[in-house]
Amino acid sequence: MASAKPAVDYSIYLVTGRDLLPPGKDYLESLEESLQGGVTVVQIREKTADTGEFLEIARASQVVCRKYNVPILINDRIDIALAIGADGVHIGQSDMPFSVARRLLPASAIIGVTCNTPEHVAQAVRDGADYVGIGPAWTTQTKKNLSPVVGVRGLKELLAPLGTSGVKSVAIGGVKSTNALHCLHGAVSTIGHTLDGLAVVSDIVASPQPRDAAKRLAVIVQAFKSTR
Ligand code: TZP
Ligand code: MG
Repeated sequence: MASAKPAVDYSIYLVTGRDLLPPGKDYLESLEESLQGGVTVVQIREKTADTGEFLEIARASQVVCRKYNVPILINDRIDIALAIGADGVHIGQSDMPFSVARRLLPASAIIGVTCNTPEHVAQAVRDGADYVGIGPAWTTQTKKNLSPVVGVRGLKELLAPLGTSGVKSVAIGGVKSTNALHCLHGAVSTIGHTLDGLAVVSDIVASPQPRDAAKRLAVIVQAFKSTR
């Protein structure tokens, strides 16, 4: 792992989903194109790969991400993150407990947590998470066993426990360029706290032109941020 915590731009947070690639589209080619379009952070999410395959995919993805100076996070698997020297991990509510992940990983590692309730967010803040992935904003076919959809109003409620903690946030679940602005404008907490970015799988990965798909999202997030 790198020695200092990398400054992460959460604006366009790509979560990988190889099974959603259009027929004939190469995974690494799609990843690279999405980085060219403006993806700012990548989470490698592999739900069906065995350990060896996950490791290979993570390594190959890291080579591409490094080319664009974009941090790479590993979903669920602390061992894979350690093995490749990833920038960090993303853990869900039923994965490795935060305190254990923190102890296993170097101090420089980013740790993000999936949060579906304000209680989850409050706990992530107490734990010292770097960021929270909040949602699901909308329904999606991409994730099995999806938690109840919170909607944009729910995102706003999930932002509240962040207070002035400085913990960053991204919305996830059905986020697309068509609803991104609504998502960003709708999810503003009562103290004026906004999302730091949008996490997407299918809007980028399922696109035959991931560069354009990422660019569309990047333009929206940048425009929103420039008004705050
Ligand atoms: N966690 C909550 S929803 C989701 C994950 C990993 C999948 C989001 O995928 P999509 O295709 O952007 O709706
Ligand atoms: Mg998980």
